[in-house]
Amino acid sequence: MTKKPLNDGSSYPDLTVGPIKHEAVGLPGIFHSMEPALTKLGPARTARLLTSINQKDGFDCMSCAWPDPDKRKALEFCENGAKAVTWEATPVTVPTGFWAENSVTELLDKSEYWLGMQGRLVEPVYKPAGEDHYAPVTWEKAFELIAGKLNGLDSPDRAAFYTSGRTANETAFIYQLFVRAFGTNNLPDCSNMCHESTGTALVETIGIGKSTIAYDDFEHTDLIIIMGQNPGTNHPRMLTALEDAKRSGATIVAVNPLPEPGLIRYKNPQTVRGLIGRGTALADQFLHIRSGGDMALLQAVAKRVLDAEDAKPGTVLDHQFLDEYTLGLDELKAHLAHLDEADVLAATGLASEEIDELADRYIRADRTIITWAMGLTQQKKAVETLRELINLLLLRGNIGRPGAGASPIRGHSNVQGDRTMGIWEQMSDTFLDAIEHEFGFNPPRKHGTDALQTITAMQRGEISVFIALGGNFVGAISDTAAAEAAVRGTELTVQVSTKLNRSHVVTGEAALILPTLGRTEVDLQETGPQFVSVEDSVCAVHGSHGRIPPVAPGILSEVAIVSRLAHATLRDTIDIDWAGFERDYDIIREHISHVVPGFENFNTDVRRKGGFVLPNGPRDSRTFDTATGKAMITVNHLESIERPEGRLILQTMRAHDQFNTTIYSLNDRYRGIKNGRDVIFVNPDDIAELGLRDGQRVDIFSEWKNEPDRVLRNYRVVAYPTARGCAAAYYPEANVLIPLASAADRSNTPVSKAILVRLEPAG
Ligand SMILES: Nc1nc2c(c(=O)[nH]1)N[C@H]1C(S)=C(S)[C@@H](COP(=O)(O)OP(=O)(O)OC[C@H]3O[C@@H](n4cnc5c(=O)[nH]c(N)nc54)[C@H](O)[C@@H]3O)O[C@H]1N2
Ligand SMILES: Nc1nc2c(c(=O)[nH]1)N[C@H]1C(S)=C(S)[C@@H](COP(=O)(O)OP(=O)(O)OC[C@H]3O[C@@H](n4cnc5c(=O)[nH]c(N)nc54)[C@H](O)[C@@H]3O)O[C@H]1N2
Ligand SMILES: [Mo]
Repeated sequence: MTKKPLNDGSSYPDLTVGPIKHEAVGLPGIFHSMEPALTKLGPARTARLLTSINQKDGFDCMSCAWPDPDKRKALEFCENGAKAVTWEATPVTVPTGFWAENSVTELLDKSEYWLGMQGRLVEPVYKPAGEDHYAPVTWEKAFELIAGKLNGLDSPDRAAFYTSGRTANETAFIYQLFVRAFGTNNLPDCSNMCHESTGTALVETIGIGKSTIAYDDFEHTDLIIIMGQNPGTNHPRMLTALEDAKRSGATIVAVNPLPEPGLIRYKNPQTVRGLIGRGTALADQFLHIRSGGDMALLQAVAKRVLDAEDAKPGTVLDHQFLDEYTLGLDELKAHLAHLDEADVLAATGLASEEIDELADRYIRADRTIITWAMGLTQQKKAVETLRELINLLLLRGNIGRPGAGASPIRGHSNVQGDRTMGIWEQMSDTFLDAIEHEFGFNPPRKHGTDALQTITAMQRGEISVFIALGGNFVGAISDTAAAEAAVRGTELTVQVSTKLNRSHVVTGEAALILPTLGRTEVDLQETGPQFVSVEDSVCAVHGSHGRIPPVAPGILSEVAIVSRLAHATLRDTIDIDWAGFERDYDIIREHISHVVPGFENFNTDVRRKGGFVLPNGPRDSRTFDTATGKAMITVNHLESIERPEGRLILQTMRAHDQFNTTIYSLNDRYRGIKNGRDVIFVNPDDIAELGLRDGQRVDIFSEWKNEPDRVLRNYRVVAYPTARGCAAAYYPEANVLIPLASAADRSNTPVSKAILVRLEPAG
């Protein structure tokens, strides 16, 4: 195996670049999904695992937040779900001797791939200040150490508590409860780097930061527009829904700087036709847009819709809906009257006819769904772009009726549920009042730090203890060098994790790793086996029951870890029965049912097969919980990305064989990449214009204001049909190039999809 240190600039010796695939999944997909399981787990454990994924009595697959259909297939998972599940369920464990053999300094040279391959973490370990090794420690001692540190801080705001989106509802709820009882709202989470822009835009326009569709809506729609999303890799089960939608007559439009295989053609591994045939052609129209051009595209389509209405009054807009439920139409009309088509074409790189065609499809479709993911949210103008997306839907009443709606496709399997449970640095007073009422203490009201603010607060020396419930914070956040230096400046870092990653080796002065059970595993407590719950992209909540025995004895569940940490820290200062939470998760659900709207009968509802769907004003009754009580049509100033001569706009994205910072293999099958990740995809015309050649090695310099350039060295140029001027490289390696200050307006999400770069031949 190649051991590639993160960002060390050395190349993968075995890297090969082959042809691009023009279709997703099919026969190779199912084989690829079975192979890791079969080789590592043995057939019995594999069968148990794979037949429980996403079943009504099984566990929720942690690979994405794609919803489950009401009628489950025998195998309700995808290739990448199988990878995620087998990655966690591996019987390989990190041996006790590992810690004495490997110093933290030595581990800094290992890649994310290597770290993850060491197996499951099985015992708590502690690295005291001044030492270069972790060593095993008892759970009691671990909690005592953390509690001592937290209680010694001069203000609770000197600690930050990160959450990654795999955390289940029950854990998330007691975690935020602990953090607020301790006295801070410093609850940064992965959502700050992910769909935060969606939340910001949707809450102010439609009153809820969530999808307005249900799973069935895909069957009843006429048009699906997929923007800034690569479902073939990141939400493979969505392809089945798209295929079904097509079969019911829907049209699909994809908007992306890359012609992603899953967007173009799909072979469903669950059907015989999919296994042997050519599969289904998915996209009816592909818009090869320039990075960040989406706002201009959405405005241009909206303008065409308004013009069509002017030409034939009463036939295009949904006047009844607009009059009754929205505000702001006249302002939008006045604003778009001045939209300059030349600006639109420059920003999008598209031809007017292509935009006409999309507008025409939109006007002809009675019901439209727009889905989106990171291509829209991780942009400087993400919030404005999403406000435009909502404008377009509102014009034709495409919210709150069957087959229509706004559909952000979530990332982590429970990232949406974590927010519902209060993991947010700026929860509303209504939520905080409910906490106060239920638990009898007054939670802090001052907003806490989000992910980027946590790093900058560390830089200023204002945060000295960092605790993470899952995830890989330094691996996931921007500006790796700056982030790592910031974390190193803290006094204590604590990671609750299943497997090793970069965040375990870039530590504060002292550090702890607390191993935890994964979602696949049986969680046995005093009152019997426990289950947890999650909320998917379409607001459906259901139970997740671990089905395989824990990988080793002595690993605590996340609920147990949070309960014990809370008790060790708070003792009896607040009257909360933390130990009761660990004994019986129903007690946690009972509290949630008193605090979080929609969960009133949580313990009963979650036991129903298939779970329950949370209330959603826009979807259920066209109720918009905004400041005005109406859905807000907004005016947004068009701004597109300036690209100075000789520069490219670089996006950072996922390969097919990774889950965020977890690298399953060094391949990106659909894009033709094997045995390596140090590639930059560039349009052949740009390669020529820059005086480079395909296959050449280059250094990538990112330019940001007056700051010194950030650099990623010795990357191989791969000629690829990305939009002109738009390059692509893999996250997390390319995070070194993203300046900390480069964040989306208002949502403060790192601009991971638009980095201004210059390429120079490698020295
Ligand atoms: N197997 C697997 N599944 C996953 C994950 C994983 O890493 N692996 N991660 C999970 C998580 S946390 C998330 S958030 C989701 C991420 O799911 P995606 O958002 O699909 O992930 P990315 O790889 O970031 O892909 C972004 C897509 O947006 C396109 N894009 C980039 N810039 C622009 C732009 O300016 N305009 C438009 N229209 N498109 C653009 C890119 O070409 C790419 O197709 O997936 C989740 N599911
Ligand atoms: N440049 C760039 N940066 C990005 C992005 C991008 O597209 N480009 N995407 C952003 C997005 S969308 C996201 S969501 C973030 C992701 O940021 P994070 O959520 O912080 O990162 P992950 O890589 O998903 O975390 C993986 C780690 O979680 C731990 N883990 C896995 N399962 C469990 C479990 O069940 N319990 C616990 N306690 N731990 C577990 C393992 O130790 C594993 O190493 O990254 C963001 N960063
Ligand atoms: Mo995400």
